[in-house]
Amino acid sequence: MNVKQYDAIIIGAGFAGLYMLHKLRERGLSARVLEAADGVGGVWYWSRYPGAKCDSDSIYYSFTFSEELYKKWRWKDRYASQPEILQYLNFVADELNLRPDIQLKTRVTKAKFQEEAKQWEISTDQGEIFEAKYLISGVGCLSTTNIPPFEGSESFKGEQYHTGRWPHDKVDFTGKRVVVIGNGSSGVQTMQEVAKEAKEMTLLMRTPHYVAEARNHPLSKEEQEQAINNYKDIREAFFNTPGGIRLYTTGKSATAFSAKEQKEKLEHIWETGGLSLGSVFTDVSANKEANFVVSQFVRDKIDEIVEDRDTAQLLHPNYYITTKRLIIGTNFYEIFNEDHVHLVSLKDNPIERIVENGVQLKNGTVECDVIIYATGYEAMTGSLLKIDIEGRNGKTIQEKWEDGRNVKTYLGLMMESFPNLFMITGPQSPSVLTNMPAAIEQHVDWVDQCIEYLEEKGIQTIEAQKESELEWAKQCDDLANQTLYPYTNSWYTGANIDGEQRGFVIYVGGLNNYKAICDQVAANDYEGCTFEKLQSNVL
Ligand code: NA7
Repeated sequence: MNVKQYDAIIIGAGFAGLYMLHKLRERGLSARVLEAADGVGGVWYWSRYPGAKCDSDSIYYSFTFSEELYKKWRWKDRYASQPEILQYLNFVADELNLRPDIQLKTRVTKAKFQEEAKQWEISTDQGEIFEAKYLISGVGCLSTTNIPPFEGSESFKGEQYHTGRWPHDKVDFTGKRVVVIGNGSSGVQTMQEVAKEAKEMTLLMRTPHYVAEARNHPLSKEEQEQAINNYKDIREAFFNTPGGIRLYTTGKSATAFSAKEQKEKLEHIWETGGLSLGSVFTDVSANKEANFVVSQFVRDKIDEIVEDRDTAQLLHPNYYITTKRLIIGTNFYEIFNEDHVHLVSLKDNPIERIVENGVQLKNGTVECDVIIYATGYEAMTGSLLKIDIEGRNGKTIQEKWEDGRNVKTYLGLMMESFPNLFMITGPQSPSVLTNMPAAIEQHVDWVDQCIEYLEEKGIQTIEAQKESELEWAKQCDDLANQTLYPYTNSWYTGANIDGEQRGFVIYVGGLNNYKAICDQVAANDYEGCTFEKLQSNVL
């Protein structure tokens, strides 16, 4: 078989894959991106559900590594919609002339480390074999969809869609009865649009979530120009703030304010919109009292907005706010005042099965013509675990991570037994707690510099040490244990799939602190790693 040889194979053509390719090519290495979809974009290629938007301000949802590139693009809205983000990523691919090195419609199925040659052998669903010194995963944190195994879904006579795998053509809901399962970001955004068309819309809700007001709006020419002129400040925010984005904060604990002042601050955020409910006070995610101030504010808002008392009560979230990703929506709670929008809590009335005319719950069937699964993703680890990755001595990633129950990485970037395999925004990095392009740029830059180091020194492999992984996992857990995150079952812990709590898979210490740690590791000649030169010359 014709084996294709590259310095690096990159999996995925989203933000991570595109930037990684650009960096490696600049370094003069041969690299190829393998992407399953028939276009670039990663999660933004697939998530085409109605109303799909990012929840970072779009002026921060861009690459900042090139001032020229940043300044060439103008975002239309405060929160960019999926089509606009997809357009942006296509613009990036063209501007940087990346397409010749991106191979679409090609899914990586297997990657095996070859001990002798000290390189990766990568197989695809197209029957091709690639060999490369470096294997870099840009598969993203949220790309393998979670469709809960409801019995009977094949018997349903109507239409069924998952928000993360939406058809390319518009789905028309006019005159239809639609059931939505799931009310995370995707469900909330979808419902706001579907409610405008559907004859009836019913949300089947397992857990009520906090939905802050987005206040999305078209950006004026002045706002666009202001973003361009603020380029340096935006880039600065990428790496010097916890979330890689400037959010509103008082810089003080909630306890520094009277109840009246707290309310004023929160009202200000509600009116100006966005994710700042989580950052307004410094201790929202760490202190139960501060957290209650903010969570009760949202519950009071729900009571103000939703007219039916029982519905308002059902919509009250009761976990610590921010311990699941805060959602932003546009008049989301208001839609429950419309006669054709219904809410069913699954708490005491769970889904039993899908039947031919709808969804059968414990207490009866909700009849419908369309079911929308807004049930999220096998977050953080799912996409890597789907690939058959085999490291040293036949050890698979599934074995190493015990099928996701015990994730072990060093900095979320590398793993013992998997030499020269780098993960961009992998588990145990700050990833989804940040503005993703910021986390991606930081990771790609770090990997690129690491590769420069290896190439300059003639090193064949780099590999995390077991002890460094243990220390890193402990650091992630210790930090998480100082916060309220572990109190909540969420996809931050993998508990959304089977309810089973796993290790905490996100570094919660902030992108700024994380970057400082990664930079220190590099400055100390990649401490915590082992190296090999060819002929097994261990350094
Ligand atoms: P999320 O945030 O994981 O939300 C998934 C939703 O689906 C959530 O409401 C879940 O309820 C619900 N769900 C999942 N499984 C079931 C079953 N079996 N029965 C009923 N309901 C279920 O995914 P999203 O796609 O909305 O958002 C992911 C990220 O993408 C988001 O943070 C943005 O960054 C973009 P639960 O809360 O688990 O009880």
